[in-house]
Amino acid sequence: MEMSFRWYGEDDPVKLEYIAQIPGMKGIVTAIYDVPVGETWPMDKINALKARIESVGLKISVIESVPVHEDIKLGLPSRDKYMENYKQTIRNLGSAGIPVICYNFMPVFDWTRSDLEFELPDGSTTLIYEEETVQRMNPRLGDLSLPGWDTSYGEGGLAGLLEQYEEVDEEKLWENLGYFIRGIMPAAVESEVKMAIHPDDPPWPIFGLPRIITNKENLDRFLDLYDSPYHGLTLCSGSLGCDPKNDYVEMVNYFGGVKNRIHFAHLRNVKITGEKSFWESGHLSEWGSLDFYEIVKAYVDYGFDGPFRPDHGRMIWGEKGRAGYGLYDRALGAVYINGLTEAVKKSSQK
Ligand code: DNO
Repeated sequence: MEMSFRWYGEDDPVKLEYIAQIPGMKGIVTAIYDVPVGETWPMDKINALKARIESVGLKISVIESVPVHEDIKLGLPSRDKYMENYKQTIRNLGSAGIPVICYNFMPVFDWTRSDLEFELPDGSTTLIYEEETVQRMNPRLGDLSLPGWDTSYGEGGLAGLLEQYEEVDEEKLWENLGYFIRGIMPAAVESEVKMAIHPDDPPWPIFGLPRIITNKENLDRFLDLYDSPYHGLTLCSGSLGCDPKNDYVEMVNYFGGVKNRIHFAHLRNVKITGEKSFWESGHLSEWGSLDFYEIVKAYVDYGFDGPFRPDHGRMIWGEKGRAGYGLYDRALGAVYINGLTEAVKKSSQK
């Protein structure tokens, strides 16, 4: 398992130099943030980013994300042009030696929470999702905006975009996803870049928009869209794990051990607090609904050698920063996973 850490570039309050000091750190997960969605990422920006990361002794483990233009998800005629650009971005990243690209296919909104600063009893704050609150939110009124969302909604603005999605149900979204995958995968294969789709977060429809990358059956259906080892998954424990019907450990065994299609892992814990409701609890098993020992064991046992990152942390010790992406709690997650990994490896050698 290759330990990596998400870094949002020079504007990130977490310094790259500090990330390099975390025990066991090998790589960085990042992106180019100033190229508009749908345009090709230029070589000079890719090379500059790579050189900056190598200057602290790390490498780029994964690009997360190359965002998919809404016209592709909507299946509009203009999608072909955006897909050509996407393919060229894959080729450019491949020629710079980037091994993995993470992306998602969630209509309009990326990961969604009802509160980004929910205070836990110990005074730390965390991200939570409560279905009741989300039901009352109306994104059309500008009720919420989350870091990481692409808010360049195009000509008709958000309301116009949501209206366009009225024509897109789950099956239509599958069709559009299939068209995208069949279009881009040859470029990924030829560039030797592994494509790793991120599950929908949370894994159920929100604001009346369809979500399809949500459970084992659908992940399997997704893999069937294209027959290549480069076509794979970002297996995110927090996204899949907030639906109690999803057995994350079983998914690691199946999508990793049996199918060998896990190209990237996101590891965080969630505490399920009710129907479609959860807190991001910090990584420790006893704090959440997921058993981190069993998760790490499943990865180690099947010999996962790809990148993973300790995902989202709480805000602790007075830190201020990007919701979910402070330094301290994610670094605690990193050392916890280091400890579990060493223990699992050594006990299985006996
Ligand atoms: C949230 C992240 C997501 C993820 C994208 C991948 O913290 O896990 O924003 O990066 O969905 O495309």
